Order: sequence, then C-alpha cells, then structure tokens
Amino acid sequence: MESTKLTASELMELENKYGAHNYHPLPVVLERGEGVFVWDVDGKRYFDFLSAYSAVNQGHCHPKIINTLVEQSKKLTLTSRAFYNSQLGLYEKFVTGYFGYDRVLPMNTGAEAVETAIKLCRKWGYEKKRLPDNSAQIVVCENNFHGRTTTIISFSVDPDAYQYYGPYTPGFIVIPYNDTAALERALIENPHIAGFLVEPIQGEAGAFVPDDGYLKRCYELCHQHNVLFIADEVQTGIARTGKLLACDYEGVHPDILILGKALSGGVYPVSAVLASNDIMGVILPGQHGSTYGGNPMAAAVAITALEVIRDENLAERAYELGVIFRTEMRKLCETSAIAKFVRGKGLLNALIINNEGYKNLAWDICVKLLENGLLAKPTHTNIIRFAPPLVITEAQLYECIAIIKSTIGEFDKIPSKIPFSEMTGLE
Ligand code: IF1
Repeated sequence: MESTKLTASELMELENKYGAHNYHPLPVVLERGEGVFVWDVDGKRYFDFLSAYSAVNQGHCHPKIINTLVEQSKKLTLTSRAFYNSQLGLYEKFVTGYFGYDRVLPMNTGAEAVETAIKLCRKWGYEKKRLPDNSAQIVVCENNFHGRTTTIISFSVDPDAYQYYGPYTPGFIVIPYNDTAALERALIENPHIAGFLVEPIQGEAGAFVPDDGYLKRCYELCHQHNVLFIADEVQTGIARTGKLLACDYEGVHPDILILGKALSGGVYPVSAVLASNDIMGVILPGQHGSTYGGNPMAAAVAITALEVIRDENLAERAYELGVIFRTEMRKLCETSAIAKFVRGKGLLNALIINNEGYKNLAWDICVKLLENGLLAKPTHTNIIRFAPPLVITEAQLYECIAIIKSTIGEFDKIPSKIPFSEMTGLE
C-alpha cells in the first residue's frame, strides 16, 4: 500500500479539483495527531497552534477520549431521540452538574447550538415575557462570529459571511461590541428585546478581549430589562481562556450557555445549549431536535472529554501558560518592527502585526511558521491566532515561542520591508 500512497501535492490537488472552494488552507496535508503535535503525509512534525479553532483543547487523539469513542462505537452509535439511550441521561446529569445548569439540549455543531439558543430565547420571549407574536428582537454585536447558517449570517457584518445569501432573517439588532452604553440604549429604546447574544471574547475578530467588567455590566443590564444573557462559549469555553468558561472571569452565569468544539475534544461533533428549568421548559416534544443530537457516541465522548479537562487541570494550565506566552510576545513586540502587540486570555491569543506596505504579511508569516514546524492561522491579513492544545507543556511552549520569535525575526531582516512606518512616510 505504501507505494500507492499519494503525495502531498496530489492530495491537495484532489481537494482543489473535487471540493468546493469555500476554504483556502495552508499548504500542508495532515495525516496524524498526538497531543500538541500533528504530522503531515511526509512525516514532518508540527506544533499545532490552531487546535482546530479550539476544538482540540485536550490534545489530538487523547487516549482516554479515543478509548471512549472506540468502545461506544462497538456498542451503539445512534438511536435517534425516538427512543431513550443508555448514555444520554448520564451525560445530561454530568454536563448540567459540571456547568451548573438545570437542563441541556444536545446538538452537534456550534451553529446548530446557536440556532437552538435563538429559538429558545424567542420562544421564552413569547411565552414568558409575553412579547407580541413575531416581535422578538435579539441584540448581537458587531464583528460577531456565531456560525454559518442562514439566520446566523443574517446578523453578521462580514460581507464574505452574508453577501448574496439573502433574504435575511429579521429580528436582530446589531450594536458595537465592548460598549455597554450601546446595549443600554438598545434595551431602553426597544421593548421587544428577548435576548443579548455575545461572545465573551471575539474569536474571528482576532481574540478581541473586551474591557474588564463588560460581561458583568451587560448581564446586569439584561436582567434589569428582563432580557436573557446568552453567551456563545463555543470557542472560548472548556478551559481555553484559562477558566472553564470565559464568563467565569466576571462571575457571570449566562441564562443560556452555548458550547461546542472542545466539548468532544475534537473527536466528534458535539454541541450543547444549557439553561434553567424555567427557560428550557418552553420547548416541548416535537418543537426542536436533531437526528444525531444526544446520540450515545456524543454523550459518552463528551463526558470523557470534560473529565480530561478537569483531571488534567487544563484551565489552570491554560491560565499559567497564557501569561508566559503573552509576556514573551510582548518582549518580541518591543524589538520587532513587524510584531505590534499581543492580546488574548489563557491560550486564546492573537499577535497583531504591522502589515503596512505588505499585501498579506500574516499569511506569509504563517507559511514560514509552517516551514519552521508550527501551524497557525492568519485572520484579517494582519492578525495571527495562537491557540495550542492546552496539554502543551511549559518546555514545549518555550520551544514554540522560540520558533515564533525567529520566524518573525526572518521577516524583520528583509531590508526593503522595514521599518514599515518609515516606508509609508516616504510617500
Ligand atoms: C469555520 C472563526 C474561529 C465560533 C463561535 C459558533 C461557531 C464558531 C464563537 C460555529 C465557529 C469557527 C468555524 C470555522 C472558523 C471558526 C472561527 F474564525 F470563523 F471565527 F474559531 F475563530 N460560535 N468558529 O467561533 O461553530 O458550526 O463551526 O461548529 O471554518 O467556519 P460550528
């Protein structure tokens, strides 16, 4: 079989030829993963600093999670929700206790969970808040990313995400992020608001961290106006930012909590919406669901994935290693003409670079990082995300910091490209 193995370029060509072009991947074909590492088809090893957009917080192919997946797959994989299954109740008890909620509604992908939260919020608005039929509004933030469904992209401000996918779902009010006054104005002006949907840190915007106290103040405002505070912790949740939930930093317990990605440690699509009895109680049999949601594989895998987070103290590890990472990146920013500043929390970080006079510097740096054995993904031409699996050791992190520093150093050395600020000043 070895002799018939396709080369990396042949495999990339297959995706290019037969796949929709809805992605522009970095030129590397991955074949295997273990912990913080992935290997390409030629056997070259990389540190993974994307972690599948924070789905692989527990590390690639975590043996305990894989074991659960394999064992459950031999017993029972899917029943639909037409019947009870032997894993779902155990998972529901576990996950609600883990995050402190009465009930969970299980789905598969992040976008589905966001959709579920929107439906739950609207129904609560009509049945509990007694809003007039079809009047419910949900406040969302500029530069949000909550997924790719038609309703969710209806309130995106990114043309790539929404353009030519209309007509759009109405019922959303977009306000600036990190602006409590804007939220207060919206809540005062509009009596039909049922919920406020927010990312505790904006992922797609490049790990944009709001001011301290922002979430807490938003939560208070929501409660003053009888509006549900809905946290999308699909990316920030499950220890990524140095706490179990990013909302934990401000002691905020969202009325509706949305989880996905690392809920399975990256081995299976598992998402969830958590809420109180009072809120979840508005959805009755036949009113929402999913063929795969709550299947026994998902249930068993999610329990193990959450156990790993707790048993391996991954939130604490993310917190401590995040401090080291940002400290070292700040040092880099002091000496580099390219690296401007770093932001983030825990191990969800982004390096903002000076790309003036350079077309796609973030991409070029990521290609160089790849050559140097570290995988990271650019966003917005001038931002590079750094989000390794949380199982990374301190020694490994320092190794990666060295790779990042020397790679940025290579770009700093290109004489025609520095200093950028002076270059543009010459015009
Ligand atoms: C892609 C971004 C990250 C999310 C939040 C819901 C979802 C996501 C806060 C939907 C998904 C993704 C999906 C991925 C790129 C990625 C992303 F850059 F687009 F914003 F991570 F930073 N809520 N995030 O971040 O979850 O339906 O995908 O399971 O390729 O679109 P999903």
